[in-house]
Amino acid sequence: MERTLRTVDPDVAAIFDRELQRQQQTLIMIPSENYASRAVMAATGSIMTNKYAEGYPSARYYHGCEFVDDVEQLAIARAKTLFGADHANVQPVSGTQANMAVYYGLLEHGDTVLAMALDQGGHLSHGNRFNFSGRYYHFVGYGVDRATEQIDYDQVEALAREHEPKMIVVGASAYPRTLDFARFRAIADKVGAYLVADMAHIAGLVAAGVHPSPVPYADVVTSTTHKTMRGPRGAFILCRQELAKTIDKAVFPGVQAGPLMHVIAAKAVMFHEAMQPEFAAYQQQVLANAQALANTFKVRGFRLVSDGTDNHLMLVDLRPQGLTGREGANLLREANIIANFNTIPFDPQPPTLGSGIRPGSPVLTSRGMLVPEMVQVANWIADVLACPQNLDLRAEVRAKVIDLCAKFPIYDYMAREGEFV
Ligand code: DSN
Repeated sequence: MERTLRTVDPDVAAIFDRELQRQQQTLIMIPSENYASRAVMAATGSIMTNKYAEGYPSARYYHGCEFVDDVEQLAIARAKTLFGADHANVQPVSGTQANMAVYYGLLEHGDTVLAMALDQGGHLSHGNRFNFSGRYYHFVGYGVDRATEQIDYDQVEALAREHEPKMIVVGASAYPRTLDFARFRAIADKVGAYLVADMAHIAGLVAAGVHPSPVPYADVVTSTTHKTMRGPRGAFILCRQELAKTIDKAVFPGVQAGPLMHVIAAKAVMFHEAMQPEFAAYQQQVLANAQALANTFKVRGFRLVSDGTDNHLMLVDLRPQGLTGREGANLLREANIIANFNTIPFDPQPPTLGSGIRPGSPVLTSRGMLVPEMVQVANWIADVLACPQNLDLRAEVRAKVIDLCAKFPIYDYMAREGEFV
């Protein structure tokens, strides 16, 4: 009998079947997820998983690395070309690990860093007190203006002058507006700080030229690979040539040992895909679809943080509806719409509840959905959230969602042929 996953381990295969069905039959609105291509998944599940390769191409601590060297060099070259960067490190296994390496390389224990506070839209690894970053470095948080709900650049500058940070981090997990990297550079220069851009959420938009690039402004840029980049789960770092050795040493041996060569191979595939014209067209559609979602929410009377979006996500404040974010996301889940609850700036609720949801367009756009589908989906969301008591309505929407999903199949040929397992 052929030794496939299904024959070797039917229990795991059956779980995969259920996950494929979940991904097929739900509308995934989480802005940090996506569908990786079959080529990316093939690389992730490849023979490259078998090789230990501590070190860097041509400077490894193991023999037998000639072909993993080739694939890592290809990934590095493509990353540099795609983003116009001097240097790329493609080994970080996650965005947080990439940030950890940058802090480890450029800071001393206790140094001051200015970054967007988590409760204003930042990320856990930007100094949250429960994260290593908040424990080992002295992070000062900046945020958004109460009225505009957009980054208060004057506050950033005032905080920089007051605290004289060694590093300023620009980047967010829940910020729907364009980031002004030039302004951050100017502020960093005034206080002699490194500027680090974490573009994890927007990297695909940056690669396609539909969001300004941080590369000309930042000393170091970190990113994940699985959000708008649509690659495998992982991360990479870009930096100026003069910091290349410091960053490489900080990744290995600083904070990581053996790199995941199969994931690095998949990152090479992802960078290649991101250089194709279809990728730019996809990112343009991500933006158009986000606009359509946001506009429909507004027509239906929802309040959006900062009154809209410039990128792939938006924050919908559910306080006027009398719901917490968690309650809203729970109602939507019953209708097969998967959204994540999120705090909004100055949120009275703790992060475990949040006052908002954070819908995004990347996943639905990867399915081929366009503006008319976004208008439909936003209207379904509005209907469900307007009637929390109406179980029947949620069942009706759920049936319509499953219908819509059937018209935009994911990995359909694989599902037919059982290729996943
Ligand atoms: N969990 C990611 C997000 O959803 O934005 C950030 O790490």
